[in-house]
Amino acid sequence: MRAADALVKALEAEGVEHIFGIPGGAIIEVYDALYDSNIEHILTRHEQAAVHAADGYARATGKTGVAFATSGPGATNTVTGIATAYMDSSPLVVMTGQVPRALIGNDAFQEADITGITMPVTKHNYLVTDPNSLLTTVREAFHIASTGRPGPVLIDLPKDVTMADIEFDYPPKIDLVGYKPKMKGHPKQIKRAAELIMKSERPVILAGGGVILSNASEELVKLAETIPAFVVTTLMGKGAMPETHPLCLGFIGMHGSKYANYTIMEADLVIAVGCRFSDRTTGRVSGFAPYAKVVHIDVDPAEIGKNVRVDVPIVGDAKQVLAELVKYIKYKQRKEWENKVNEWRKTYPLRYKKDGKLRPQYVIEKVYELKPDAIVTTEVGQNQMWAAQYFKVSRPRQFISSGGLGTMGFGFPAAMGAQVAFPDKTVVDIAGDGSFLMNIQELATCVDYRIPVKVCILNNMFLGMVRQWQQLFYDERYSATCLRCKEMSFEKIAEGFGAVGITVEKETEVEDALKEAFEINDLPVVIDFRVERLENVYPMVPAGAALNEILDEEV
Ligand SMILES: Cc1ncc(C[n+]2csc(CCOP(=O)(O)OP(=O)(O)O)c2C)c(N)n1
Repeated sequence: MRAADALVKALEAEGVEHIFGIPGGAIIEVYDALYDSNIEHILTRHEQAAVHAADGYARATGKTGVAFATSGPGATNTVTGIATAYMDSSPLVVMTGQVPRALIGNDAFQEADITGITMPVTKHNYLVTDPNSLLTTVREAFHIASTGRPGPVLIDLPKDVTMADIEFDYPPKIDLVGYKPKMKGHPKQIKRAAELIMKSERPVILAGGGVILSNASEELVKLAETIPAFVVTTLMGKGAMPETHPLCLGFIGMHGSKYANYTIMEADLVIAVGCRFSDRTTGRVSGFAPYAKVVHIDVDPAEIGKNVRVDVPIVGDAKQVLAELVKYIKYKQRKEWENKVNEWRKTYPLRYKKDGKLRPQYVIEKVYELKPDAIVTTEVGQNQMWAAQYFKVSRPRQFISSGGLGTMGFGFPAAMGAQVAFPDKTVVDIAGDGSFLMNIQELATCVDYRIPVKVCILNNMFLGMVRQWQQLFYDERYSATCLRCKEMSFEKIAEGFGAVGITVEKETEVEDALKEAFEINDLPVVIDFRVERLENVYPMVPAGAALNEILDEEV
């Protein structure tokens, strides 16, 4: 059969139900094959958005997301999406068309060396040069993307390969020499960790996105309750434990709460699970948790000791290791520590000015109040940090954000992907005006496919987060951060696309606008919240400072 048809059959065999992408000459055979398939293809308006949508789909479901693009510019447009997924360990398979094999290297029309370009931002990538290896390649790609530490895998498909004639013989099992993720933690190391836990007086668990990826939330809660230990998370770990749980303190780092940051800084033991100690999380590394011994559990051995000195390394899958570790733990009360943390919690709550002006934090609090169960995606900047601070996540995969690469323009297409996966859930993109403009064309996709994503723009008419830095550290020299677009109407733009647009100028209008938006389930809705322009995100740990050197605002 035609290789393109075999490829689509292989995708069906992998259980793929949705693909996001844009066709072109080099991948037209595959699209032709897709015509006869039950797989739903969602035609996005930009390839970057296709990859973010597949990524949002993957993060919301735990399944591998799939995106298609043609060769050359189609392929290069995927790079930001792929790098975003790579930094956040999201399982993706991206397929790109390529010029026929005979033309590769000739600067042919729409030729780009996409395997070369994406080498540093893919977990693995392939250029299929032999039609007979196509199906094995697909099988491997799905296996690699979703196992161990997940990540994006790219398959580049020369046009003549997709046109070739092959047998459909899909390999049921895969055995890759040199790729055997270590899932079981070493028993001796697990026992050593347990001993440290039993000895510690101020243990803190730091949960990262790896907990969510390995479906280890239940095990995490059980361990925290058994020790008992307070849990702080990274941005990516939001949702690893319900943020309403009395032991959960929310996220730490540059814009984490004071109480969460103080707690990890005073710990005598940090049990880090599935986190990579990013600089946004640790603050100045040399000043991070100075009194603590560190246990680090991670499926990727390359993460251990990379940024932070580790006393007990455990390479393995979080779910397995936590389940094992808890067996060696006995409950031990640590009253003094518990009181101290709870005191911090009372003394330093997250707060903002409440003077009746329209503040971004208020908008997010209202979204949370009305739809605590919504899937929330974010763009990047102040909007992202306020969303992380004020939306209390209750389950894994509920909060979706570009943590590692910090990609403006991620949130909206990611929301689209999550909404495709869960058509009956409310999906809200918390956006900045700058970020939303970066993939605004996807309104067309959402209208076309009746994807009812709600976009809440916290519109400060600034590249807000950069402006905040300029205010605090560059003497208010607002170089290239003012988006002078008072006359611009997101409401009208939304309507121009066929979506619903709403403008909100006052605090008193917020609730009604949100209620109106949440009623609409057959069209995307854009709410333009014209918030206080100079609002800043606090608390804030300046770059290069330790986590307890915190700037705060008088409220
Ligand atoms: C693609 C991309 N370009 C530039 C940046 C640098 N950057 C980080 S935050 C930010 C401002 C974001 O502005 P906006 O989307 O309006 O959100 P706000 O901070 O105002 O909430 C910029 C430009 C980025 N993260 N991503």
